[in-house]
Amino acid sequence: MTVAAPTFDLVVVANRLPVDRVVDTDGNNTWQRSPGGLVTALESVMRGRDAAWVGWAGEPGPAPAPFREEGIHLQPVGLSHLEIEEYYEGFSNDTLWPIYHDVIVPATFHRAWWSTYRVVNHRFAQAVADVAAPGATIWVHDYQLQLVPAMVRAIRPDVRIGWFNHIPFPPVELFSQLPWRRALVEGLLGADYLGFQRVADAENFLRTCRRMLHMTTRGDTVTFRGVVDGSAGGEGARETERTVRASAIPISVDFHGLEALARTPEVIARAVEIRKSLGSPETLLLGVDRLDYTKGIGHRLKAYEELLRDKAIAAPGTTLVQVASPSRERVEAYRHLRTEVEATVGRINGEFSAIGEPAVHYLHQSYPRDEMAALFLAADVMLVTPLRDGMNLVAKEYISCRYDLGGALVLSEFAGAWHELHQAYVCNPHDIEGLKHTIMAAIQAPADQRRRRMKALRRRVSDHDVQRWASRYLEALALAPDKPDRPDRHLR
Ligand code: GDG
Repeated sequence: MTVAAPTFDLVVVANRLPVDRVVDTDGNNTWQRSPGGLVTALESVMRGRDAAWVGWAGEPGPAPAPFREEGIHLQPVGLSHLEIEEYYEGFSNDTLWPIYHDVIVPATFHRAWWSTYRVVNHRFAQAVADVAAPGATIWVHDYQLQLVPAMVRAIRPDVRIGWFNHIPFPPVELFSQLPWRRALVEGLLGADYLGFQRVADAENFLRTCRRMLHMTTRGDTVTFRGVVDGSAGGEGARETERTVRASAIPISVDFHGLEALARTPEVIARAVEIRKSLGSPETLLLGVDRLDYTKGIGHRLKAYEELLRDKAIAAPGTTLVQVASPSRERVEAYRHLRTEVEATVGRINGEFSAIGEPAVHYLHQSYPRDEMAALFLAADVMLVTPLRDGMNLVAKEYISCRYDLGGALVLSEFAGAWHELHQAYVCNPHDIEGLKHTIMAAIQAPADQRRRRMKALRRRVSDHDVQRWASRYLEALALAPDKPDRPDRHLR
């Protein structure tokens, strides 16, 4: 007798499962929840529901057997070495990522990568279809899985499908460079609802539908008529007319969880200790980023170096801690970036440090959550200077940890977060003179001004935290496209 596989009313699908494999002290393999923000975000809507998460377990090879972790059914998808190279490192991170981030580095196009992207997307779609209960809600995440909505719909027309883009959606002029642009848009249009970080991202998507695919858009919806190529192999093509909603629904952080963490005596003590071990600087500047060329780390270091050269600031009275967590190290552009950043840090320290008093503390490492909270609490000025960023959670995490109303946030206008956080010290990272000016303004601002700004920033993040984001998303998905409404104008 065969036992039917379990099915679920809510299925989340993301490139990665929310767990990492760890080997315990007895040498046994176990799974540990990964620290990512998405897990925290979705926990609130998944807990207590009949929910499954489909994703890659993070290691090459066949998919491990499905298992349960903290009440959620985890359904692993296997990826071979070659698929990791072509679907993930290649097409996702070396083709789509640069195009979706203003081509800060050139994008690489390989037809073989695209073909693997389709095959892998289809595998994810099949895994979703296998675990979805009749009429289930499917929530697809991010740029790695843009074909999944149409592929799931082709197999399971009974389900409701949403997709959320964690990164920007590019202007049509850039998107058009992609040889596979039509297939990508058609893949997305298999969804009922497409969520974006900013109004401008949703508008870019709708404009692409209009200009490139000659579709009709009305408000925040697009009506799509034609043949959907529903599967990786092209089979399952069929006539369709559907209306899809695309709007802004900016992601956030677990404000109250982070605040509670920052208030623990251990984190407070660690923040004091960090400052002490840095020689008790008057001003501690902090940067925390994945080591990614979109984050503007080079521009930030250039501004800092010039401020030191101009003698506007001097180490060790002012010092910079830059955490650059290792990222995508097999992609050439990332290796190149690392070399460049490390050469710059070496040059700044060579010129402006004294023995035992480096001007830049560069940390190419990952840290536990409580250490990050202590760093946030210790820093006088947080530097968030991306050249392009979907949202930037670090900015919102910093604000959440500053229950003391201390600190100041320097924030790039090219981060999605800026559209909600207007009380930050805004900068254009390309304008080095302007960036220097903004950093100095944040350093020198009177305490009451900084407090006032921090209070307003905290109000915004507290009212729009990640739990609210997740439940709003699912509400929008449940209503779309029957009740299209106007985009949230104030998020412009
Ligand atoms: C994408 C979009 C969008 C970093 N180093 C450590 C560590 N982190 C954590 C941060 C933060 C997360 O990683 C990074 O999130 P960001 O939002 O800053 O950037 P991306 O990784 O590029 O994320 C972005 C996001 O998706 C969500 O939609 O905001 O625009 O690009 O949470 O704290 N965490 C720990 N140790 C580290 O060393 N524990």
